[in-house]
Amino acid sequence: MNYPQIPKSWNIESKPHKFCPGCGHGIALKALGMVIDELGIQDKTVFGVDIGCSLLAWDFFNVDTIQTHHGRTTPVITGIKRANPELITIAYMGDGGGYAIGSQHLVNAAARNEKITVILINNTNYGMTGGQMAPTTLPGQKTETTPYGRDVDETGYPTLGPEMVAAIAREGAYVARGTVANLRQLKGFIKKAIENQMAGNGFSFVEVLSGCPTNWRTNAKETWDFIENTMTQYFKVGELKVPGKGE
Ligand SMILES: Cc1ncc(C[n+]2csc(CCOP(=O)(O)OP(=O)(O)O)c2C)c(N)n1
Ligand code: SF4
Repeated sequence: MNYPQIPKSWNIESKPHKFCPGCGHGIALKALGMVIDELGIQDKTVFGVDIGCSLLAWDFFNVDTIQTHHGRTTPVITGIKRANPELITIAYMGDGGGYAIGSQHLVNAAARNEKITVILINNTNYGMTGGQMAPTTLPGQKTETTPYGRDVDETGYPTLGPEMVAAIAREGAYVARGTVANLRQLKGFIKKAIENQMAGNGFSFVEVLSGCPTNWRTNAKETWDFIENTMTQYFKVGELKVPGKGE
């Protein structure tokens, strides 16, 4: 059968995928698949998935894929890149993995300007473990562990990941925040991030605003409304650091 809309780099045998209906992970991975096809890098890409719902992508692509411990995808992918700089190495994780348990790795990889690409799914909660508060949970947002809404006096403000990375990353780094609500733009950001790695410029990082309807307990309309109108008030979509521009 011919699947014209499906990226060539996707593993057809693992479809339909394992994410919940309406989850944003599949859209982000579609953007990544399209970029792998366009750049013709399928045979030299290594894809690393974290613990969290990102692990459900362990067989998503026909590319070499490695599953790491929670929060450790960045250092594992860094090691692979250092061992073989010819490879295109992509670390894929959630906001819990990247901004909580793995934040030290993210910060230090950015500071060292590791020539890897990190794609981080921001769905404002710990999806796989049942919807606990994440570093990205919005002020007042209800989760399993903040039943009365996130209290910033007690837990601080949500992590602004791309802003943090852009502030510490060296020249040559590429940093952006996209959204599953704009596939074309997201694909463009991911392409620039991977091209930045291929050019040997340095670290590249794309945060993706995404939906978790299962734990948000939202229908399709409410899910998209939360991503497009609520999350974007706090998390501004766009490029934050582009090599050669304003450095
Ligand atoms: C070292 C370690 N600590 C905690 C856990 C439990 N755990 C599994 S997934 C997860 C959170 C995942 O949330 P996130 O990274 O935001 O990804 P999502 O599932 O939302 O995509 C946690 C805390 C674990 N597996 N290993
Ligand atoms: S729990 Fe949330 S993030 Fe995980 S697959 Fe389901 S909708 Fe997606």
